[in-house]
Amino acid sequence: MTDQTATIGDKKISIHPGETILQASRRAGFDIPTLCYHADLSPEGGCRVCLVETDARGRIQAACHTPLQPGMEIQTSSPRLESLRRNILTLYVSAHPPNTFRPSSVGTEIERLMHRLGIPAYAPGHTGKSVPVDESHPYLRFQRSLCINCRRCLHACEEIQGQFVYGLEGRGSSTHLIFGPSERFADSPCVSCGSCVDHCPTGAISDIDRIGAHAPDAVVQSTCGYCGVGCQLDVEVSDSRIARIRGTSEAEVNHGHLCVKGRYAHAFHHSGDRLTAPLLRTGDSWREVAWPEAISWLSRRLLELRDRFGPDSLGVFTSSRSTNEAAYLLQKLFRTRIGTNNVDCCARVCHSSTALALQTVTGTGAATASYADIPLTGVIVLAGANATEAHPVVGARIKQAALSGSALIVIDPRRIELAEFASVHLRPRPGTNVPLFNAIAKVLVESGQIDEAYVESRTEGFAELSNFLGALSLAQIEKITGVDRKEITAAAALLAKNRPALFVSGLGLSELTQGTASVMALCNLGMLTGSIGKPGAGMLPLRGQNNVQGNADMGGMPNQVTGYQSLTDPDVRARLEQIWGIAPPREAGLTISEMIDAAAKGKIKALWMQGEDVAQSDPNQTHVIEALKTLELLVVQEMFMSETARFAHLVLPAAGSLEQEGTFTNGERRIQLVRSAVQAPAGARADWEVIRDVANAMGAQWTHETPSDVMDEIAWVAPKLFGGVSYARLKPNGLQWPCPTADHPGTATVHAQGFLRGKGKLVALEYVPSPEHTQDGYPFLLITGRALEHYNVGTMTRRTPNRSLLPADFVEIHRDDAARLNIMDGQTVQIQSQWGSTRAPARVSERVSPGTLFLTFHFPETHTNVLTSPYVDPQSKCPEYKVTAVAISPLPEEAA
Ligand SMILES: Nc1nc2c(c(=O)[nH]1)N[C@H]1C(S)=C(S)[C@@H](COP(=O)(O)OP(=O)(O)OC[C@H]3O[C@@H](n4cnc5c(=O)[nH]c(N)nc54)[C@H](O)[C@@H]3O)O[C@H]1N2
Ligand SMILES: Nc1nc2c(c(=O)[nH]1)N[C@H]1C(S)=C(S)[C@@H](COP(=O)(O)OP(=O)(O)OC[C@H]3O[C@@H](n4cnc5c(=O)[nH]c(N)nc54)[C@H](O)[C@@H]3O)O[C@H]1N2
Ligand SMILES: [Mo]
Repeated sequence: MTDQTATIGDKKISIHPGETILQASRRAGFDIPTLCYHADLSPEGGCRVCLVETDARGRIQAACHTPLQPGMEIQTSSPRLESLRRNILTLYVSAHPPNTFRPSSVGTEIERLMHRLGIPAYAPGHTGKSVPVDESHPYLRFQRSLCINCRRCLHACEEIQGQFVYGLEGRGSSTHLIFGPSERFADSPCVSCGSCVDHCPTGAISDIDRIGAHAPDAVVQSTCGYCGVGCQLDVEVSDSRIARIRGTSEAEVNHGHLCVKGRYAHAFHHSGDRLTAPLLRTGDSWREVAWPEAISWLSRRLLELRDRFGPDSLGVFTSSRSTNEAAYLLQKLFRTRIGTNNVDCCARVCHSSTALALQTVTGTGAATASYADIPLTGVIVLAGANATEAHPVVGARIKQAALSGSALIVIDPRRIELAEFASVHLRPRPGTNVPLFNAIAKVLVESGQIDEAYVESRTEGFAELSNFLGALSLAQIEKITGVDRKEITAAAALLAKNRPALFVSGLGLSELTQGTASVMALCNLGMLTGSIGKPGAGMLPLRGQNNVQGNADMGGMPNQVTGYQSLTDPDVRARLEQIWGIAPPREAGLTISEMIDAAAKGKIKALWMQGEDVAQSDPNQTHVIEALKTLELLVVQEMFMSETARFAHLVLPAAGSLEQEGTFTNGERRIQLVRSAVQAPAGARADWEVIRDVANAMGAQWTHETPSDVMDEIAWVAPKLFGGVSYARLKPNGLQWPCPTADHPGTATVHAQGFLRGKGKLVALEYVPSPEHTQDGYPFLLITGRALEHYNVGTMTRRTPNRSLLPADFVEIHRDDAARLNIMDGQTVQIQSQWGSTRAPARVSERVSPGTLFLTFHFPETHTNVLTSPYVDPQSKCPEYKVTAVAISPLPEEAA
């Protein structure tokens, strides 16, 4: 056998296949200087600073892109190499005006390199003229005078975000960086992820919010408070304010990557209109009260209403924006101090269908896979999820998987960004997932392309399903869904060829009257292809809010307590009695929409709403507002005077996510620490603490002093899922539940050893059209959903410079429809459903199909939800935000 070693300096090193000289040298402890190289990115090999000698004769090669070969004799440092490196760096530095870069041990990367190699600041002979700085973008600044054309920004943009913003133009000394065809940064296709900033070695591309800032006073690691991806943040704090946020590079979730919201949209924390004192309303006037008064008033009022009208006339919406500890304590307060199961959370209006379907089919209502499965899979099915806008860090990873050869099947009525990277894009009419997925299943079964061994050993219900599929007509499904059968067959063939598959799903499945059925039909595909319970495969719904997974886990649901435990199981009840002192009622309580309906009928008298702006976000808004007005008591825990807070009797000012301690649980069941980086404005308090105080004022004796104490109780209450979870174990990457014991490592892939319910359940699912599919006089189907720059009701993002990136809601309309109706791009249009009407500026494109529209819901002025119907999925009670029959017409300019 040939010798599989090389020498580096005085060390003999084994060869690792594919390793470069640079990587091997660093492994062996030799620090070769680099400039254009970055460990996250593919080597550029352009700057030559990393030159090394590779044989006894002193042959010179660039370490960053030369593989280490057996027998090489590497010298990483010698007088000759040092001199070469100094000359090269001097050339770079002297291409810029004197003092552009100054050697420094704490400066930018190029300045640190100058310091290390002994290059002076003044490099004579320069003839360049100064170039204006591009500050057109609200978050990113480009200083051409600092750019050394190292192309790291270009690699970061392509290889991390997949956005391809940058290019190099010109030759030789006139080579310069460009933003595609755009003159200014602000006009480029940049999505503001900030990766280029993190990888730029000179500060040519930098964060605007760092202008003039000195080194931060502290850097605190926490979890992002926006979506359910759960990115880890390094929050830089200066003068008690958030100075800058960067992604934590060691984090398993995001590997240092962030999106425009997580990285940049933090200014709302310091907004001048934060709530800073509890507010009591009498009639139209608000009075600030001190906390002790607010707490005793509220506890008295809750007990009074409970005694007068009975426990079930009260209800609570626990917040998916707040911590696990807050959600847990609030449901406990209602279940024990009031004695009602009228507890629900916005998971209801979001992924309740997904959770119910997964629970029915597999035994647990959560993702079976992890984000780490994305690069491992052969085929991704992205169904009803616009990942690059709603979960950008995951979306970017899906894009990278597609760019590096995974098959990608996109199922979305709209041509979302990821559709451009797909092998097949199926565009069903909104609300027709069930027949479409059935058709794919039919083709798989009838062409013998299923994973028979898996279906046989791990599932039940196959015979009924295949009989049912046998009777379906593809011609009819083509008609219902609008999808050509050739495309259906192509999708089935791709799945079969590349299985097991990763199924990434979103609200385009969940928020429909057939939401639960849509997700179950997708699970059928998951099982027929043998995908659930395997690494690199399975079901990965992209959960919405930062803690929507956790909120449901904590018991923010009317039919189950903490850890999805049954309200009637004697063992559970005995444990609750022991820990809580009292077990909750056995009967399930009401869901969000049921509580709203009951309020409108006068049956619910009091609601506590924690961080949920139902007056803007719940469907059929007119009805919701009427219901809120009838309440004897509405308590709102909020950072801002939201649309809902205006109707409250008591508003309790809340701390934001970077101002409190606790945990969030992301969409892959990962419980991660939330750390307070800055103090909440005086008067605003962390939700969990306020709930504890109210409970104690109502006669409880809750002794939790920290959120960590609360987590210890959660572990005790729900040992199967959380028994092994404690704060001490949550660093650095959290724990994925189930984690039953203190020595359990957590679970990345659920159902690997068989389904939690025993066998996976295959289900025959009939198509039931939405009532909105057949509304005369409303010829368009309206989809509502999200845009990258804003977050849900926009309370937070509207108070940041994201507002200049996207100043208003918009309605997307197909070019042909727009032409037919004389609607111009940007023109304000009237949109009318049988439930209400509103207006918004039109965005004319081919992203939507003819006959469909898409409208965002991020601005209260638009009140998008006056349009949406009261229809819900009969099983999950999830509203149908994704299908509303509407008419649309242009408004004359003077009316707009
Ligand atoms: N930027 C941003 N990110 C967010 C949020 C935000 O407001 N802004 N909100 C967070 C929350 S709470 C959530 S729940 C997630 C939601 O994340 P997503 O589920 O990705 O978001 P949506 O835009 O609501 O809908 C996803 C897609 O469903 C498609 N769709 C509509 N009807 C159908 C259908 O019948 N079938 C299929 N297959 N597709 C359909 C729509 O065209 C849309 O592209 O995002 C989270 N992240
Ligand atoms: N038309 C239409 N409507 C929709 C949807 C749709 O697709 N189309 N999607 C639905 C979905 S999926 C969801 S999840 C809902 C979301 O609807 P909401 O839950 O109402 O909206 P959010 O913007 O997520 O957050 C609500 C409030 O939480 C507050 N908040 C943030 N952090 C904290 C905290 O730590 N403590 C407290 N007390 N408050 C805090 C914010 O200030 C904000 O006002 O909207 C639903 N509505
Ligand atoms: Mo959501």
